[in-house]
Formats: sequence, C-alpha cells, structure tokens
Amino acid sequence: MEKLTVDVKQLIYMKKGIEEQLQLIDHLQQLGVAYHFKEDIKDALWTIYGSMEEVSMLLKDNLHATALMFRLLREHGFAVSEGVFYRFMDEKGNLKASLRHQSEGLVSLYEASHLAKEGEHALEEATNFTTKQLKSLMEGSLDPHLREHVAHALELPLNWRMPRLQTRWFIEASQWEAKMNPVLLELAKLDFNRVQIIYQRELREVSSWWSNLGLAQRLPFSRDRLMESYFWTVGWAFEPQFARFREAQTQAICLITIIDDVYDVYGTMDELELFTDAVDRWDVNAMDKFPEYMKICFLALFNTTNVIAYNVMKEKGLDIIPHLKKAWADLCKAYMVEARWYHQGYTPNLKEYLGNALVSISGPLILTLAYCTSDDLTQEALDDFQSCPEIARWASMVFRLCDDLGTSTDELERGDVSKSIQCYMHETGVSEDAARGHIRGLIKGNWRAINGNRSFTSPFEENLKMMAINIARMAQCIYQYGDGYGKPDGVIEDRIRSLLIEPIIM
Ligand code: 0FV
Ligand code: MN
Ligand code: MN
Ligand code: MN
Ligand code: MN
Repeated sequence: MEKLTVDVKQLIYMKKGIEEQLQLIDHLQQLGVAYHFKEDIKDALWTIYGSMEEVSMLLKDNLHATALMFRLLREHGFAVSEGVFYRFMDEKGNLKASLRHQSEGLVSLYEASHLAKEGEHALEEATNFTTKQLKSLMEGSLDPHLREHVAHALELPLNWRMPRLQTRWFIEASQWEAKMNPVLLELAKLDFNRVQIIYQRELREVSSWWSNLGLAQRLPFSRDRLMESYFWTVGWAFEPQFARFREAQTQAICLITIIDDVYDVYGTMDELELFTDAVDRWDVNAMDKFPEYMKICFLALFNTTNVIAYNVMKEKGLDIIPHLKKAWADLCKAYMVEARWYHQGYTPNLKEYLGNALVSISGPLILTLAYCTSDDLTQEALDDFQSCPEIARWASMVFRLCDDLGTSTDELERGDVSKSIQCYMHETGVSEDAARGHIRGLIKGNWRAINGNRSFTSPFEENLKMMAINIARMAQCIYQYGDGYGKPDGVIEDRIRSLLIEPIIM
C-alpha cells in the first residue's frame, strides 16, 4: 500500500491535460482513497480554480470535462458559477440538442447539476434535460458498462449517495473500465479491505459496550439495532481517523432509538413528562419517581453521555456537558411535543410540524455531539458553538422528510403523531400521492440550500459540514426503499454486509 500510495501521489503531480487531471481526482474520490491525498488534491484544485478562465477556454465544447470541473470545485467549497455551462446553451437558455449524443458528458452534467444552489436556472434545466436524455438512452441499445453507469446515476445522483457504498460499487464497476488506471484500482481494493478490518474491530468494541449495557434486554419493546447504527455512522464519516466519532455516534443512535420508542410507543404521558424534565435538569435525583424501565434507560443515557464528556475533559480540559445535555433536552422536548399532539389528536400544519420535527429527527443532537467530540475542538470553538447552524437545519430537514416518506405508513398504523405527509394532506386536502410529491420537492429544495452552503474557513468547519451533508445522504440511502432502519430489509442487509463483512476479491 505504501508503494502504491507513492505511485499515485506522483500521478497527481505528473504533467498532463486538464481533463486527465480532473478525471484522476474524480476517480480517487469515487474509489474512496482521496483522503490519502487530501492536500495534493486541494493544491490541484486551487491551481485549476486560479486559472478558471484559461481552463474554460481550453475545455471549449468538452461537456464532460467542464461538468467534472464544476462538480469537483463545488464539492470542495469553491465559488464556481453555473455560467460555465452557458456556452452549451442556445439563446433561449436551453441546452443544445446536439449534446444528446455525448453520453459521457450527459452523465457528468447530470451529476454536476445536482450541486445546484437555489435560483440556478441553467442547472435546473441541466437536471431536466439530462434526466430526459439519459432515460431515453436507456431505452435504446447501449454498451453494457455505460448502461450500468446510467442506470446507477438515474437511481440516485452521486451527491445524494452514501460515499462508502458508492466506493464499493465504483470499484466493482471499474474492473473492466479501459479508462481506469490499474494502479489506482489496486490501491482502492487494498484500502477498502484494510478499512473494513478497522470497521470490524470498532464494531467488536462498540458491540461489547452495547451488550454489557444490557439495555435492549430490559426494554424488549424497543428496536435493537447495533449493526445498523454503526453502519449509519460509517455513512456520516468513513475515514479511519474518525473512529472516536463513530463510537460516540453509535452509542448515541442506540440510545436515540430506544428513547424514541419510549416516547412513540411505550411511555404514558405522565412518565414522559417526568423523563423530559429529568433530562432537562440532567439530574439523577429525579429518577426516584420513574418506573423501572425508565430508570435504566435514563441512567444509560446519563452515564454514556457523561463518559463521552469525561474523555473530552480529560484530554482537552474542556467541558462539553452543557451543550450535550441541552441537545438531549431539546430532543426530548421535541419528542414530548409530538406525544402531546398525538395524545390530543391534534394535526399541526406542515410548517408547525417541521419546526419541531427537524429537532425530533435528532440531526441537531448528532451534529452537536460531532462538534463537541471533534479532535480539533478548542475553547474558542466551544465558545462559538451554535446549536443548529443553517446546514444542520437543512440536513436535518432532508433526514426528517426521507424518514417520513419511508416510515410514516407503518407509524400511522401503529398509532403515532401525523408526519409531514399527513400534515400536508390535512392542511391542503390533496391525495397521499400528491403530498408525497410535495415532500420530494421539499427535499430537493433543502438540497439546494445545502449546496449553497458548502464553503468553509477551517478543516474543523469542513469536517462538520461534510458530516451534515452525509447525514442527508445517509437518509436518502436508508429510506430509499422504505424503512431500512426500523425494518431492515434484504437491501440494507446486503449493503451492510458489503461494507462491513465481505472483502473485495483482489
Ligand atoms: C428513526 O425512527 C430513527 F430510528 C431515528 C431517528 C433514530 C435512530 C437513527 C439515527 C439517529 C441515525 P423513527 O422513524 O421511529 O423516528 P421518528 O422520529 O419518526 O419517530
Ligand atoms: Mn463501467
Ligand atoms: Mn419513532
Ligand atoms: Mn418519534
Ligand atoms: Mn419515522
């Protein structure tokens, strides 16, 4: 691996054409090894960004390379305008019909267009145009490799995909690709298997934490999902360096899941009021009044969170308890609001529902925990902490809306608060299909907001934004075919197996 890494580094600096350079960076990213070359890739992109005008001239009518450049720059937070695509459009702002024949360019433009911000009409046109063209390509006869790529793109755009899963797919789809450098591919396979072994080690540790806690046995009504929870954290930050992040987040997800079930399914209103108040005061003394099942649940939350905070205090001398306990209290209060609505038979309008539901999906808590357990946390950063910055809000919105699309049918049947689809139906009188369509539109709008907020000023901020974006991606992945978390089906099981258990054959 060391030798291959040196070889690939040389490749990055080797003098070559701009398209080749862009292609190399894209391959490194999709093969899941770009993190070994973070600085080198940054340098290369800065150079391209610094000479955008000349580069654009050079690329002239090369749609594929232009789209690749646009997407890579935007993914890395550079301010690049949709104007780079104007030269592929006619006076009316429509993409030129002759582009129909550039199948590779169409795929690249399709992927690039999913990085659109609010109000970028050229990119909106690009999504519509390429989607239509790619669908019609699928109807004709196509080279089987290209067909696989087009089908994959149409299923979900790259920007919405779980990175690690994309890596596994891309490595396998690249085996027969003439354009793929075999050195890259070998490095990618070795690294994938190496990282998978790291995941297995982490999973063993966190799974022994979970079984020692014994909470699932004491609360048999709740979902017991250690493996799925860990899988989720791999989606949020896959690189080996984020081991501590994954551990703390897996613990949090297991607790969130149980507590969500307590509020949604099991607890009485009086019990829930007591619990919410105890979390708000972060007070073990409040446990006297709890029923047994709630005592053990509270103590698990209290102890686990305090251990996480203890480690940060031990290593950095920083006190993160105030932020963590507030995030948990906000979550429980949002759960309480939903429990009250359900209890009273009240259906809020969509706006009122979403204001609460973006907290109850736990996105803000997860990102608070990510912030506070960050390796490069400082007192200064802690003083600047915001409980729900804009990007956390939009990512949580995508998470919530995807969850509602995937879980609300069963939730309603079981008896649960009206979710976004039902709130919108109640408010407007439209059909369920129409309401689902409306929600999918909202998801796209939130993605545009996320895309408009990708710039950063420090690695600390970059990591957090990436995690927020991955929260939205992971929601798209888990709920793609229904409730992949509550009722993990064959698809999610296969996905978990392919990332955590089955190595790639060399
Ligand atoms: C979703 O469950 C779910 F399981 C959540 C939000 C907790 C675990 C997952 C992560 C934090 C990643 P459900 O659909 O029951 O959630 P709601 O909020 O709809 O009750
Ligand atoms: Mn292929
Ligand atoms: Mn629930
Ligand atoms: Mn709930
Ligand atoms: Mn749900």
